Parts: sequence; C-alpha cells; structure tokens
Amino acid sequence: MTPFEQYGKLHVEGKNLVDASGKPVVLKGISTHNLNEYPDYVNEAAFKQFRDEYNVNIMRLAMYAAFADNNPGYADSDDEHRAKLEELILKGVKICADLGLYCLVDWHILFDYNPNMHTDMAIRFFKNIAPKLKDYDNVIYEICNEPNMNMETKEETTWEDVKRYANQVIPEIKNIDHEKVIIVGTPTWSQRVDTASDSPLEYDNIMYALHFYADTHRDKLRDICKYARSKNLPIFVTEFGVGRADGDGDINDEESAKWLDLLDSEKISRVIWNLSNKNETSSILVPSCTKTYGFAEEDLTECGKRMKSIMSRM
Ligand code: IDC
Repeated sequence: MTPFEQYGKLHVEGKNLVDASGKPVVLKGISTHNLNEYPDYVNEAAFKQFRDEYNVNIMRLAMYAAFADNNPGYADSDDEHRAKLEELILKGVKICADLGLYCLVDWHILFDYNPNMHTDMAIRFFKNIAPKLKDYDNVIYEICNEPNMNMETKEETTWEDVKRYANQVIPEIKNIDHEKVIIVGTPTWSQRVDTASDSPLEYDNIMYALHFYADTHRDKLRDICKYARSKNLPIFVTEFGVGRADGDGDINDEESAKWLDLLDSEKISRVIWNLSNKNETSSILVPSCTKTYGFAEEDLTECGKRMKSIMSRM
C-alpha cells in the first residue's frame, strides 16, 4: 500500500494533521535543495527508492523565490524561466502522485527575508499552479519558507507582516482550491510558532512551520514549540537539519534525538534538508556521487545515514 492509499486526502483537525478518517498522520520526508540548481533529482526512480527503502512518505520541492547561490529565483527571473520552474513543480507533483507520496510545494523565501517583498509574484505563482494541482490530493502548499531578518538593517519580519502576506495569498489559493492544507512560515527563520499561536490565522486547514537545526537550536526552541502546542497550534516541521543552521558544521546526535522524541510525542511531521551532493553537512549525498537515482549505501553522507534512521521512526 502506498502512503496515499493508506492515509488518503489529509486535513487539519485541532492541532493535528489527520488522514481521511480523522486519525493523526505523521509525514516524514526529504526536501530538495534549490530546485533550480538541482532539478535532476526530481525523478521517479529516486523518489521510489526514498519511499521503498527509506520509508519516506512526502517530498518537498523547494523553489527559491529570489536569487540564491548564483541562481535566479522565480521572482527575479523572466517568464520563460518561471514557466520552466512551474513545469518542474508539476513534474515533481506528478511523480509523487504516481508513487502515492505526498508533496510539499514550497515558495522558498530566504534572502528575500520578508514575504511581502514578492507578494505579487507569489500570487502569480500560486494562481498559475493551483488550477493545475487542484485534482492532486497529495499536494500541500507552503507559502513562505522562512520569514527572517534584513541582515543590513537588522529589521525582523514580524508575525503581523507574515499575516498581512498570508491574508493576501491564502484567499487566492482558496478561491481556486478550497481544500488543500496550507503551511505558513513563521518569523525568525520559521522559529516563532509561539507568536503565531498567540494570534493564528482565520482559515481552515492551516498549519505553521517550525524549522530547527539540531546543533544550533536547542531547549529554547523546543520550549517555544511546546508553548505553541499547548495553545493547540498545528505545526509542521517542513525543514530540519541534524547539524548547524548554516547547513554545515558538526552533526549533533544528542540534540537531534531530543528533537525527534518531541516530534514523535507530538505527532509532528518532519522533512529533512537536503537532497543534493553539495559539499556541506546537510546534504544527504556525498560530493563524489553524481548519480541522481539508484543510490548505494556508500553514496550517503553521515547526514544521509541519519536521514535513513530518522525516517524509519514512527
Ligand atoms: C542553504 C543551503 C546552502 C545554500 C544556502 C543559500 O544548504 O547550500 O548556499 O541555503 O541558498 C535554511 C534554509 C535553506 C538553507 C538551510 C541551511 O531554508 O535554504 O539551505 N537553512 O542553511 N533555514 C535554516 C537553515
């Protein structure tokens, strides 16, 4: 049985993501790196191996909204390039649907620290893609990866800023497709689920993103998570790492275990960063691995090996 055959169309009840029969579901999977930079990993053989050998039930397609790592994002490129990115999203969603995997479509803001910088482009993207994905019940939308800080002025994106953005984008999606689960990023690189829990959005089927990197974010962020859960906030960990927040550094198994225990006990879904062979700790493939499917044990980095054992939990 595929994950989709097992759980069916998902929705949010109280603080839980639940299956078609109302039972809490824990999704677990892998995020692509920048889709624009690593498009070739979006292929059926790779995703099938993740499902069958690594117990993955969701894939995240990270489409950067703005320029990053010498690559234009959706917002700062031309129409031809945007169409290519939309095609890639559609391809990833279809592969996931064929395999019975859930699929997270991620508007990956990052260096564009405030989602309001590209509201028009986000609306354009979701208005283009939503009609095409309407019949794909395996899709979940993530409308702003990580609201964060302007590094020059040190000006933080506030929860009020995020709400202003979400209150424009969510109705556009819902006008086309009322039923998809939509995940909203939270301030400070999707850490402030507490502020979201004090003033949640007023729509059905909304979840809030919490991101952690185990060697950087510890008890303090777990306490924030617990606070938000005590206020019944539906949380989805759409991105986490077992190392440091810059994607590199040492792996911290002790802190990772504390995080995973908390996520398990709260039945919170989790997606690990990242599917690439880039030379950094958070990549699951070693730099010398140039394959895009058919991975062997020796193709996995230390993080890749952690990924396998983490995905076999729950
Ligand atoms: C990092 C990548 C790195 C890339 C950088 C900028 O691992 O190769 O150079 O982005 O594009 C996040 C972000 C995610 C980051 C990741 C690690 O969502 O894009 O990826 N991270 O720094 N939030 C916290 C950590």
